[in-house]
Amino acid sequence: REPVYLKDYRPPAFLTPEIELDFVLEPEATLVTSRQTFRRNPKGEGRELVLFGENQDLLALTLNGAPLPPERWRKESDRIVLLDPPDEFTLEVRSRIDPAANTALMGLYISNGVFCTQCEPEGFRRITYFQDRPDVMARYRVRIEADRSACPVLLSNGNPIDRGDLPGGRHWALWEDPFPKPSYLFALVAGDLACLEDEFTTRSGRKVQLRLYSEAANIGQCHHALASLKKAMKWDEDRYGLEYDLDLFQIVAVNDFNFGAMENKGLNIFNTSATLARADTSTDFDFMNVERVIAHEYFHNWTGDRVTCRDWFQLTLKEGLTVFRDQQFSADMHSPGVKRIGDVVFIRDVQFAEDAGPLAHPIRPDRYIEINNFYTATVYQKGAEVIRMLHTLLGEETYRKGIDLYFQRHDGQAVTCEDFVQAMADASGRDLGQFMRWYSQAGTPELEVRRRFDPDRQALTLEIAQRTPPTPGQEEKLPFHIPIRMGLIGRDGTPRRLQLEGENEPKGTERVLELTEPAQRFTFIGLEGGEPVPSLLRGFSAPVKLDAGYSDDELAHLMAHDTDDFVRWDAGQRLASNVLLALVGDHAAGRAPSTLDRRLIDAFAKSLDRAGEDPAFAARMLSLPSSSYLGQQMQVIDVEGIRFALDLARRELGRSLHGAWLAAYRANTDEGPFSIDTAAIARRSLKNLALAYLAYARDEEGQALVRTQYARADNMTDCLSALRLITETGMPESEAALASFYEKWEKEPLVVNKWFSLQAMIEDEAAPERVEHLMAHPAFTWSNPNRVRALLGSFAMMNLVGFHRRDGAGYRLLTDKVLELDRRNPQVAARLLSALGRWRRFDEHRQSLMRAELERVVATPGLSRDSYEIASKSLA
Ligand code: DPP
Ligand code: ZN
Repeated sequence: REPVYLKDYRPPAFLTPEIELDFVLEPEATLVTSRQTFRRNPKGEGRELVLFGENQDLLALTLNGAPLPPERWRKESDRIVLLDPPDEFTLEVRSRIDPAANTALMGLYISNGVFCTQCEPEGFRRITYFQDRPDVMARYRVRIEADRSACPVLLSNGNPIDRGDLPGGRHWALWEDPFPKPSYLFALVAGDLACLEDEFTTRSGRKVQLRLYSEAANIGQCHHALASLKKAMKWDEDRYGLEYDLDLFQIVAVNDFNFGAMENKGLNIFNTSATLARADTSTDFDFMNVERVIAHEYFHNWTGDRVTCRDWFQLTLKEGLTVFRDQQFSADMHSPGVKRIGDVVFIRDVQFAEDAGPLAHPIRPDRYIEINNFYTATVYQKGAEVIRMLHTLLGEETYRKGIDLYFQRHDGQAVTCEDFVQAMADASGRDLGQFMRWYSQAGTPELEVRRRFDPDRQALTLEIAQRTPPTPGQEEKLPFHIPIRMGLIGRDGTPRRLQLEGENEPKGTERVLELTEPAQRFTFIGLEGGEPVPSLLRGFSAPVKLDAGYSDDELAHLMAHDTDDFVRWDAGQRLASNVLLALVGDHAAGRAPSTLDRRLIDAFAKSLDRAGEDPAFAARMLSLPSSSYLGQQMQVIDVEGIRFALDLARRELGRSLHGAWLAAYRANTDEGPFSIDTAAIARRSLKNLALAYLAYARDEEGQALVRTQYARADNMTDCLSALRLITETGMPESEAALASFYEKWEKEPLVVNKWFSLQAMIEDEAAPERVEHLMAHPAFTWSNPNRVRALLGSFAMMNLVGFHRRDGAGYRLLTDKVLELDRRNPQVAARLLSALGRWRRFDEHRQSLMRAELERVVATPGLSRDSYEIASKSLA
C-alpha cells in the first residue's frame, strides 16, 4: 500500500505503436488474444518492460512467434516483467477472463446481459497484459466474436471494417481506430441492443453517423440524449472551432456503471442515469444532466482523447478543462446566471468541504495510493474553476488563442498541466508562474476585505488580504494569483465608473482586480455621490471564501441593485446564513425562539415581488443555504441546531408569506402540454419551491395543493416534488403514496432509484432503521451502483439528522454495508466511506463514534486499496 508519487514519473521504456485484440466472448470464460508491437522508447530508461495484468489467467506468451523462455521474464501478482527484451518485437499474450464474475465493473463485465467495458483509469489491465499508462498510445484493431443471438451488436472504437458469420450460431466483427489512443479509452460492447440513428454534418461538410444504443425497453427514452449530442457537436465547432474527427460516433447506455459516463474514443459508454430522459420518468434536473453529461463526454474527444494526460496525476488537465467547457455549454443553452449559481452551490457544498477535511488535495495531487479515489470534486470542479480563472484573466479572445495553440502544439500527445498553462502564457504573453500554485496547493483561500471611504477625496480603498488554511501535508501556503471581478454600486443603486488611483480616466463599470500578494490595496477615486457598496467576486470569479464585512443594509442593497446574478444571490445567502446561524446559537444556548428574524422575511418578500422577472433566478434567491454550507461556518457542526434553524425558517417563511407563495404557485403553473424548454423548467422550479414553502407551513391549503399536484402530475418533476413534501412533512398519506409510487414505477430502475433515495433522505430519527429495512427490499441490489448510491449514498451524504443520529446507528450501518460492498466494488465502497471523513468537525461524542468506525475499516483483513486509502487518511 505504498503511494505512487508524481515526482517518480519516468517515460515508458517502450512504445506500443500497434495492438491487435481478439475477443472470443463467453460470459464466464472469454478468451483474449493481444498482439502488440513494441519499440524501445528513445526517451525511456531501464532494460525491463513491465506489463500490468490482473484478474486473468495467462495462457500463453510468445515473443516474435516463439514461446518466451522462463529466464527472459517473470510474473508477479499484478504484472509480468520482460527482462531485457529486444529493441523491436511483437508480443502475443493469450489470457482468459471471467466477465460474469467482474463485480468491480472495471475491465470487461456484463451489465444486464450486455458485455461492456470500463477502462479508465486502470481497467485495461483486467483485460490483457499491457503497459496500461496514458502516455502509451497505440493504434487499435479489434476483432470480436460472440454468440449471434445473445449479442447481435458488436462494437468497438473507430470504424467498422468487416463482419461475418461463423458456424454454431456465432458471428464476428472487426473494428479499427485510426487515432492512436491510451488504453483507458479502449471500449468494447456486445449485446442485444436497440439503436437510434441520426446524422450530423460538420461545418466542413463531413457527414457523421450518430448511433445511440440501449436495451430495447429504454430506447424510447433516448431521444433527448441524441438531440443533446447534436447541440454539443455544433457548439464545440462554434465556440472552440473543434470538429468531430471520425465518420461514426456511438453511445451505449448500460445499467451498471461506476461513473456517470465514459469518453472512449468514438464509443462513449454511459450510465443509463445520464442517458435516459422522458417527461414521465425524469425530472427537469435529469434532462439538464443528460444534456450536460452527453456534452461533457463528447467534448472529451478533443480535451482528453486527441490530447490526453501524460500520467494520472494530470487528471485535471482533461477533467477540469472539460467540466469548464460543459459549464460554458450549459450556460449558453440556458440561463448563464442560474447555471453559475448552481455550480457555485456545488463547489461550496461539496468541494469546499473536501478542501477543509482530511482528504484535501490539490487539483493535481502529488501522490496517491489508488487513483480511483481522485475522481473528486477538487480535480473536476475546482479544476474547472482554475480554467475559468485563466479565462477571466486572459479574456475570451486570448483564451481561445491559448486553446488553439495548445492543440497546435499537442494534438496526438499525452501532456501535463504545465503544457496547458504554457500555451495560455505564450498566447497571452503573460507570466503565469504564480498562477501554477493553483495546481500544487490545496485548500480554499480566505479573503478579507477592509474598506475605507474618504469623503473629501471621494476615494474608496479596498484592502484585500488572502490566507489559505493548512491542509494535510501542506502547513504553509504561498499567496495565490486571484482574479476578483468587481464593480461599485452607488447609493442610488446605479453602477459607478471605475477609476483606480494613478489612472487618467475611469474605465467602465466592471473590471478584474488581480490579487497576487498576501495583502494589496486598491483605491478607487472620483466617487461622487457618497460611499458605494463594492460588488466583489462577480460570477464567483475565484474559488475562495470572501469576507467583505457587509452590513445587512449593504446586503439588501446588493440584492436589489447589483447587475451580477451571482453577487445578488450570494448577498441573499449571506443574509440568510446570518439569520440561521443566529438561530443555531440560540438553540445551543437553550433559547428556542419561535419566530423568524424579520430581515429574512422582508428579503424573501422582495424577491418574491420580483419573481416574475426571472423565475429560475427567483427560485435560487428563495432557497435557503444548505446544511452542508451552514455546517462549514461553524466550529463544531451542530446537527440538532441546524435542523432546528432550517425547520423554523421554512415554516415561518411559509406562514408569513403564504399569500405570495400561493400567487407564485399559481402564476407559474402551466396549463397545457408539458414542455422541457428553459422557460418551462424555470417556472416549474419556482412553482415547486412555492409549493414546498406552502407545505412547510403545514396548513390545510398547502397540503391540499400538494395532494392535488401528486394526483394530477403529468411529469416526474411535479410528481416527485409533491411526493417528497408528502413524506418530508409527514402527511398522513405518506405510506400509501410511497406504495403507489413504487407500484406504478417498479419496472423503471431509474425511477425506483428516486424512490429509494427519497426515503433515505427523510431527515428523521428513524432513518437508519428505514434504510436498513429498505436494503432488504426485493428491489435492492448490490450489483447496481446507481441503486447503492440512491440508498446508501443519499443517506450518508444528504441526511444530516439521520446519518448523524447520536447513538451512532447511522455510522455503524454505513460501515457494515461499505465493508460488504468493498469486496464487490471497491471504487463505489470507498466513495461512500468518505462520508465519515469529516469526523473532526463534529462534537466529541460523535467524533469518537465516527473514528471507531473508521478504525474498524482500517483493521479489516482483505480491505481494498481504495477503502484503505480513504479510511487511513481520514484518521491521520
Ligand atoms: N468518464 C468520466 C468523465 O468523463 C471519467 N473520464 O469524467
Ligand atoms: Zn470527464
